Parts: sequence; structure tokens; C-alpha cells
Amino acid sequence: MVLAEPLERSHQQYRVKVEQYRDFRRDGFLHVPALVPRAEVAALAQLTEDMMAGRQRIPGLPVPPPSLSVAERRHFYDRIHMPHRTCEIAERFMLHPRVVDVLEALIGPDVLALQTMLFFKQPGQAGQGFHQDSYYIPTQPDTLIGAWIAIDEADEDNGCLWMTPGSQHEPIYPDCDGVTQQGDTVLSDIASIKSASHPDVERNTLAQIALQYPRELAVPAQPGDVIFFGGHVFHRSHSNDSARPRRAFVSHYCNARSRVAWDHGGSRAQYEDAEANAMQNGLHILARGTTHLPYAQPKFGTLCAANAPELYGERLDDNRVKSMMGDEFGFMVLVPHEDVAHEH
Ligand SMILES: O=C(O)CCC(=O)C(=O)O
Repeated sequence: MVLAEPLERSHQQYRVKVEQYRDFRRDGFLHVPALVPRAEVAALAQLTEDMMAGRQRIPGLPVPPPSLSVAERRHFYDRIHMPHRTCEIAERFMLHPRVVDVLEALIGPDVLALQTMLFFKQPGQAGQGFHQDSYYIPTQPDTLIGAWIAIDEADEDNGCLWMTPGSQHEPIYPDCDGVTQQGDTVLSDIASIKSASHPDVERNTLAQIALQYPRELAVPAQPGDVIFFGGHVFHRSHSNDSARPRRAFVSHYCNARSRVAWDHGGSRAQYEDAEANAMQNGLHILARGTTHLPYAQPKFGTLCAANAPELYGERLDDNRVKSMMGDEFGFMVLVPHEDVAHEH
């Protein structure tokens, strides 16, 4: 009998410090420098070059016609959605073990991978105005988090991210302009805003709330840095006013015990039909840990909890209650509760 080789982690584990966990809770975001090796991020940069040149075809997306000039090709895409469902490279970065190490500590231990976006943001391309991600991707309970991987150096000139620290304590403001799927039809007694994500602060009325905060921070980043941000934090980016690209790969996740009705491109009816609303978790990939809810397998076989539970998933003795807690060395670790029977 041939015994299978035991699976091994491809990357050294990233250990989140208690201090970083605290920073994330205090500010609503966490910047982790050099989380993904620069050499690996080059594959994402190459993907964008290949797409713009028409060498790489992503199923379901148009290809720049050969008649376009180089400059026109650079503006052919601004961002693409959900590439992890059609492109191996995107799946690999969505499930990158070091990114998921951080997610495990911040919102885990069980992590469901929901969404991906590849931002091209070439010179002259627009930014995205103030918005809150949980408005677009609802999870119940709301445990949404984004992980923004810098492909290029990002700074104020080429349109880096800007965060409003402390705004993660705000509720979600529904958008009443009807542009997006969910609208505010069932939330008529809640203050609504208009035109979230619009770069013009006169039109995007979420800006009136966001700009009351004393600080808004630019978050410059180097290739391979990852910025994690909660689903309620106000954030935005400005247009790329430099001659350099500002590309980024962004994925969204939630705790794998949250119920997710969302699927990219789902219809409005999906949210209003009680039966359809039941659950879309089975479309999303279990990145880490375990869950009693349905989940999907990664299409291209990237190792994660769904297909390699012995490495990233079910842990020994799974009947015990466990949480991410701070240890005596100042790191976030998964700890069984020895004292669950104790009085609170
Ligand atoms: O990368 C950007 O310019 C905006 C990203 C963003 O706001 C998001 O992913 O929610």
C-alpha cells in the first residue's frame, strides 16, 4: 500500500499579535506590511498585463479588440468581479494561507471566502467614494471583512485607500437611490443616504457623516502589503492622478458561521424571496476552520479548509468549544475553553 504524503503548508504561518487585533478593533482596519511575498504578487500584475494585451481571456469577460491603441487597452478594464470563479491565480490569492492566518485571528476561527475584485486603476482611472462594504455584501450576523492586497506601490498620488478610523462603530446606512440591489424598502425608518461609492462628496451623502470624523487616514502600501478592513468602516479612494498604475486585488470574507444570502449578480428577488433568501453559503468557499453550514470547494483546487481539512480545517477534538484568544506571549491563538462549565 502506498501511503499519501502528509500535506504541508506552503507558507510560514503568520502569527497575529494581540496588539494588532486591538488596533483592528480600535481603528476598523489593520495594515499588515509584506504579508504576501512580492515575488508572488508579480503574478497578479502579470495577469492584468496579459488581460489588457488580450493574451489572457477570462471566461465571461470581453477581450480588448486588437484595433485598440495601447492607451485604450490600459483603460479597457477598470475592475473585474469574482475572478476566483474563472481564474486560478485569483483563487490562489483569495485563499492565500497568510491572508487567511490574519482573518482567522480577526473574525475567525472559521472563515468563509465570498468575493474577489481585481482593480486595474491605471493612470487617470477613477476612485471609489465613501462607502461601507457590508451594505453591498450582507452577512448575518454581520462579520464581513475585506482584505486588500497591494499589487503596486500605492500612495496619495495614484489613489491609495483612505480609512476613517472609528467609523466601524457606525451602523450601515442604506442607500436610497435604488442603484444597488438591496435598496432601503424594508428600512424606511432608518436614515438613508444617497449615492454611496460616488466620488463626488456633494452627491454621495455618506460623506456628510464621514467628514464629521476628526481624522481620515491615507493608507499607503507596498506590493504584498495587505489592508484588512471591517464591513462598516467608512473608506474610499481617489482617482489615479499619477503616471503609475495602482492595481489591487481585494477579497471579502465572513465568519463561516454567518448566514449569507448574497451571491454576486444575484437578483433583487433573491433578497425578497424568503425561500431563496434561505442561504447561499453553499456557493462560497470554506477557507479556514469548520462550520455546520454548507460551503463550496475551490474550483482550481487551492488548498484550504474545504479540501484540506487536516491542514486548515477541522482540528483535533472538534467537540470542544474553542476561540481565538491572546496567549502569554502576546499572540492570537486558537484555544479550547477548559473552563466552559464555570460560572460567568
Ligand atoms: O481599491 C480601491 O480603490 C477601492 C477598494 C474598496 O473600497 C473596496 O474594496 O471596498
